[in-house]
Amino acid sequence: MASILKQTYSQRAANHTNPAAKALLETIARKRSNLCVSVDVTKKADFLRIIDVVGPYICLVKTHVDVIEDFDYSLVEQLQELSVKHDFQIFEDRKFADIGNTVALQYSSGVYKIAQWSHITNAHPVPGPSIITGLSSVGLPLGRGLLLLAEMSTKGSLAVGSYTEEAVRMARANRDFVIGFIAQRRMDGIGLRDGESSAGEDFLVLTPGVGLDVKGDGMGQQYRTPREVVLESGCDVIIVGRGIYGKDNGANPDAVRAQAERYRAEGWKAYQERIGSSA
Ligand code: 5BU
Repeated sequence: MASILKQTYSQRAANHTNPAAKALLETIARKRSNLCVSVDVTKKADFLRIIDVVGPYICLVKTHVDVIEDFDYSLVEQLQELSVKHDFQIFEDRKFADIGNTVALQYSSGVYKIAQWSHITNAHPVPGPSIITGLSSVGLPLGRGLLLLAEMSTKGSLAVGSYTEEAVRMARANRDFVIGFIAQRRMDGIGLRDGESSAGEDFLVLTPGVGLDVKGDGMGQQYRTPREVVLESGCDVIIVGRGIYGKDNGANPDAVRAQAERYRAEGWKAYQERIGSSA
């Protein structure tokens, strides 16, 4: 069996049993896109317009649903309609970080009912394994998947060293629900104890902090190119926000479309180079 880095997304899809991981890998392969767009705008109309424009070029939409000022539940229904129309998965970047009981409530209930519509969500490992127990009690029966924040893209991040290693260990102990990481590189071999092996393990790595034109945002964000992320660091999905919808909340659909096409092409080229095939 070729190393994960050399396998195609569809070969890898066959090895996953978690429905969210499998669906994401299949979508990537079908659409020839490892691009996730992060739509961090505060108005429903902007949010939906951007997603309708970038829809054909992406595998995944990442949301911060709590920043939308005019939110009502019809937004979720419209997002779901767009996900069917354009064939993409949904990832609410909630970054849960509390005790198991609280995160289970935050995931299932409240205004947003995230587990009802988000195929993938994420959590900080800081509370320890009980955060996975809490979230999986809600998400696993619904076929959802969880990403652990093993690293962050920001300058001075504390998610390094033994913290990252413990995050990977927590994931290994919960492979039915934890489908991968938010990280800046592949986590294979990280945090292995004596006698352990990561052979056969295939965690997805989704990576924010991706930009082609600037290196940062003046607020701690650090950008790398799709090539650095996918080819040099072995990550699976590039997450791009402002690089695609710009400074004007995506007011110009042609400009947004052009950027989405550009990032899709760059991400896919880096993947093809990594696997050594143009298939
Ligand atoms: P940007 O506009 O491409 O900088 O947006 C990046 C998005 O990814 C934004 O929604 C962040 O909340 C998110 N993000 C990040 O930038 N870095 C991280 O380490 C994590 C999330 Br985790």
